[in-house]
Amino acid sequence: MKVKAGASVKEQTTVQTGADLLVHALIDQGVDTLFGYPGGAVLPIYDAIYRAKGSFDHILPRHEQGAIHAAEGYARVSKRPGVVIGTSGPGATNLVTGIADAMMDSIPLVIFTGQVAKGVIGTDAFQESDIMGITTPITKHNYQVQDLEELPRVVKEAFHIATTGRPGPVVVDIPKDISASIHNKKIESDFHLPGYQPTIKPNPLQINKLHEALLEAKKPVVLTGSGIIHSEASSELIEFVQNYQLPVASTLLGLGAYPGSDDLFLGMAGMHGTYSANMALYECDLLINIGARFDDRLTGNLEHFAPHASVAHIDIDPAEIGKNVPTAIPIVSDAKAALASLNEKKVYVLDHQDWVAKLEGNKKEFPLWHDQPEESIVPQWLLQKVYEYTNGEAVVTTDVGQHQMWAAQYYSFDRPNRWVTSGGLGTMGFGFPAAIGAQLGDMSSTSVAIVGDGGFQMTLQELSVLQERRLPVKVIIVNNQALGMVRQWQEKFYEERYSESIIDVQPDFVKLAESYQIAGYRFDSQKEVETKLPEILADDQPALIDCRVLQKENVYPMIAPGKGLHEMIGVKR
Ligand SMILES: Cc1ncc(C[n+]2csc(CCOP(=O)(O)OP(=O)(O)O)c2C)c(N)n1
Ligand SMILES: [Mg+2]
Repeated sequence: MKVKAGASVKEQTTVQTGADLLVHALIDQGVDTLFGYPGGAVLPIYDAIYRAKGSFDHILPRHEQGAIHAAEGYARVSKRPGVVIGTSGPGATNLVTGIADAMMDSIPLVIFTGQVAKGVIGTDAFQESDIMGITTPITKHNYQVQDLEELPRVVKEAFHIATTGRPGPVVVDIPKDISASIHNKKIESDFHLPGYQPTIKPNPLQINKLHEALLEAKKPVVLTGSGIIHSEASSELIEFVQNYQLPVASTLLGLGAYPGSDDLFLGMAGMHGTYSANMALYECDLLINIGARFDDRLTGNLEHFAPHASVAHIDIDPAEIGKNVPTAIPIVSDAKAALASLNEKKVYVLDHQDWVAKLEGNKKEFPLWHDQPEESIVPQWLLQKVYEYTNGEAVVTTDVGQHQMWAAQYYSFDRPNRWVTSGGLGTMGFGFPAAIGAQLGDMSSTSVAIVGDGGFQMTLQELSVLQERRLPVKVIIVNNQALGMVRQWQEKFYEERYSESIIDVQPDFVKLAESYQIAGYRFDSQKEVETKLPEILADDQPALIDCRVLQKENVYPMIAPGKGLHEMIGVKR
């Protein structure tokens, strides 16, 4: 349903059902885009959406997983919560992967699921599933509405909880009898959540401690996580880093928080991080983690993680501090508020010039590298070209696998909210629908989905949305005819036993695109990339590009499982 803004719900509404109450509540929240799929238990909600024509845009994916990843992409780019609707039973369970994904990466989503009528809950009614039980461990909070009168308050609370503190997904399960019931009185929506009061401002004593530690440090380093992006703290971060001339390493999800092209930026750290970023974390004496959660793909073997450092950790979620890494200076705070407090302190010149010079030297001496045969498309080179042709300005989304790591390594982000990837859960099939949502979240930029030939086949049905909406999303399949990351691990750690990781039977992706009335291209050579890709990327129409790349390429550097940050393989001078 494509609708124009403007018409008022009140004018069009004759019956007032629980579903109308929900729709009013969404309008009150300023929701402009819904990602959803109808079904029996949400028919009253879809009827209310029909009555509210003109109030929001409803995107109909072709699978609920597409809806929720699109909502994630929308939320990451627009900074507004993604709103999802699914029916009970299979509709709700199809959302589960996306809910878990959003939970791991702290993406604010509000997900409305239909439920069977209250009177039959627990009877194995048609399309009944216990979505409360299923989503309890993968949501920030979940509700099952028990009474019509609760609905407006619950919706308000759900948006509040999803978007404040550490963001995350909130599920609101609505039994069909509640959304269908008629009401005619004014219902209160005020809420009071005394048990939920996230700590936003840092303790000034802890800020003093960090400031003092900084002045004594000889080898300080800043680790930037996505908490900086969520709290929109990039300008405070840049001021802090520049004041003290601090080297910066980033997590996968933190890319873009600090400008990737700045000299002080060492690159992504972790399993496929740069030599200079990883060695900075290994050798530092003060590690300032801002909004990262010390995930195992970042730290490698904890025994060798920052072994000489005193650790300061700024995080809005107290549960993250000290969870994986002993922390000398815990600071529970919003990243923006903590950085603003630090920036109020007197700035001193640190005694760390040798350290900064060494790290910048590492960056030059041990850069990312790849082979460059004459004709064939090398995936790393392809990503560099995509960066070049888009001037580093595209919104880049990815699937999970080798192409994701190459995108993280070779597409440099100078601003936040341009990089949308599935970090914590590592969800194949995320990249393409996320690009659709990201495009809708920022129509002024082009979204480029960098996807694997494996992952794309998990959610390619969403080509229908591109067909319908003509969104200028570009899908670049980094086609190595393999589950490349699996193949790489089998090559390195399973003596080249390629068990079920080579995909030599594939659809004709060009014809597939064309069957959705989308321009399809297949590139086999560097020349084709160079002559055709710039134009395709600049066009305002959707396109799918099947890039045949070398199958045997691996992602380097790499920290093998169980190894420490200093034990990278595939480092070259
Ligand atoms: C839903 C899901 N299933 C399985 C995996 C395990 N896995 C991680 S990477 C990968 C290979 C991905 O292949 P492809 O999409 O072609 O990307 P490539 O690594 O080749 O770039 C697999 C199977 C996963 N991350 N997600
Ligand atoms: Mg592949």
